[in-house]
Amino acid sequence: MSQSDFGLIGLAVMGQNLVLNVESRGFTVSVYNRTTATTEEFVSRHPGKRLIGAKTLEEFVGSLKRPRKIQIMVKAGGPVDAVIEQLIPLLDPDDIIIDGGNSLYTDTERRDAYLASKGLRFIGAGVSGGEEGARKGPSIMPGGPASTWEVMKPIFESIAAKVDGEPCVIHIGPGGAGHYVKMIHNGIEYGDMQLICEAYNIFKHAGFTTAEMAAIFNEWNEGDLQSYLIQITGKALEQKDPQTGTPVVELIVDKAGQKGTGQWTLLNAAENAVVISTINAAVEARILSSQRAQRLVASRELSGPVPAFSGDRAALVRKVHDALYASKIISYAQGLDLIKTMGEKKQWGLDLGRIASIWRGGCIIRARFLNRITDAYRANPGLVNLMLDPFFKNILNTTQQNWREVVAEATLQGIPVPAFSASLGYYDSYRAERLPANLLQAQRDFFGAHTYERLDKPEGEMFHTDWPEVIG
Ligand code: NBP
Repeated sequence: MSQSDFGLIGLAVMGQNLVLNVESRGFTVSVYNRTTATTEEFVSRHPGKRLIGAKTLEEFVGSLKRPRKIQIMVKAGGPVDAVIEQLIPLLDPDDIIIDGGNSLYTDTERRDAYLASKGLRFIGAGVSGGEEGARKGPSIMPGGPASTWEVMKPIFESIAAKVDGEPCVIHIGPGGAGHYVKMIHNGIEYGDMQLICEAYNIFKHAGFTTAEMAAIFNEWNEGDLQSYLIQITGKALEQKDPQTGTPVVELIVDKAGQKGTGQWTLLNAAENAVVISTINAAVEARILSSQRAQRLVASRELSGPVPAFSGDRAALVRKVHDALYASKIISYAQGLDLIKTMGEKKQWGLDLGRIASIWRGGCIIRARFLNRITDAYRANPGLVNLMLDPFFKNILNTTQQNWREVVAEATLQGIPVPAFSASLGYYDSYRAERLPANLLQAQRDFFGAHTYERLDKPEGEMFHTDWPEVIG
């Protein structure tokens, strides 16, 4: 008998928590997992809940009310295609498949067209917030036809996180727009995490204890930098290993993992000629960290200053705070620039202010300052770059002296600050009336006759110089 409002395939950590979330809002949910034992174990662990565990896909599909609403939460890539292929012969026209995994947006575009050709409806939805978000309320970024979104809206709005009574979900745009925005969200997350790690590294080299650093992050979480990532940083630094009493963070090997969304963001930025140097630095910092064996050799072979700090500790905390705040603004300015550029290219009709507003809750980058981003785009929907909004312009003005001092001091002391300095380099390049690209154009014209424009002639008029011949 068809009785479920919603079906979910893929009962790993995200799937299980999303099912419990949907069920808790009063919906009956059918579940299916490739490995049947997982389904049985999950359903038996939650007696009394409105759950229907299916052993086969036929049974699963048959248990759903029409039009069927089926969310796939399996590993991104081939498994999503495999599940879709198995579902197609079992579904009826207008049934809806939702891919809630971290799929590459181009895969989503391909699946959208393919399923439309089969008479089925498809939503590619980015879901952020990890395990806890999935259970208590994630930020959801759905892409697909507006009419399909309208069908899914009641369920999505009921399970999403709420901030000021507003659900952290909007219809992002058609096709792959939702998964695209989720990808950039993850890139921004990489940037935020790296910037926090650079602040921690400076404090560590300045001789702060782990407990002192925890206190700094806890305090920062009460101010402008309030965010989930700052909050968990404070908590992580407080955690002691029960066996040794050592802070757990200091026992963790300094090799960062990554699943790919940061690298996808970089590739997309390069394709669209958008500068995302802070996110770029964050991805590369993870790569360099993972080359630990090489670093251990190089730490003995390559020389540099030995960091030593003897200044005012409270002043250092204020300076690093400002460097982090300013760099974070740059990171968001770059990420939003990429979303804007791509949205215009694909004619997705993206609303940057509303996108920032659904990141205020549920997701990993949730932060107080996202309210300010929403305000900035509400005040000026055509804002060219976030840095030019009056509020952010003022923050960059007031923080930049400290920001410069942190980058300079860290550089002099040999402490790597790739994301702080990439952010500052972007700021200074973006605001430069004249860059040295005049010389670069001369070089290009010298070796390749690529021609150049002149300041004293109309734009678009091209010139070439007969440069002297160089021998050897
Ligand atoms: P995983 O990404 O670890 O995937 C495991 C699930 O995929 C299991 O249910 C597994 O079934 C199923 N599966 C695989 Br693998 N291959 C399959 C196939 N060929 N056919 C059918 N099912 C298959 O799970 P997750 O960590 O819950 O993440 C789910 C999605 O959500 C991913 O796209 C992930 O990137 C995304 N996401 C995860 C997080 C997070 O914090 N974990 C956050 C946000 C988004 P089995 O039990 O039979 O092996």
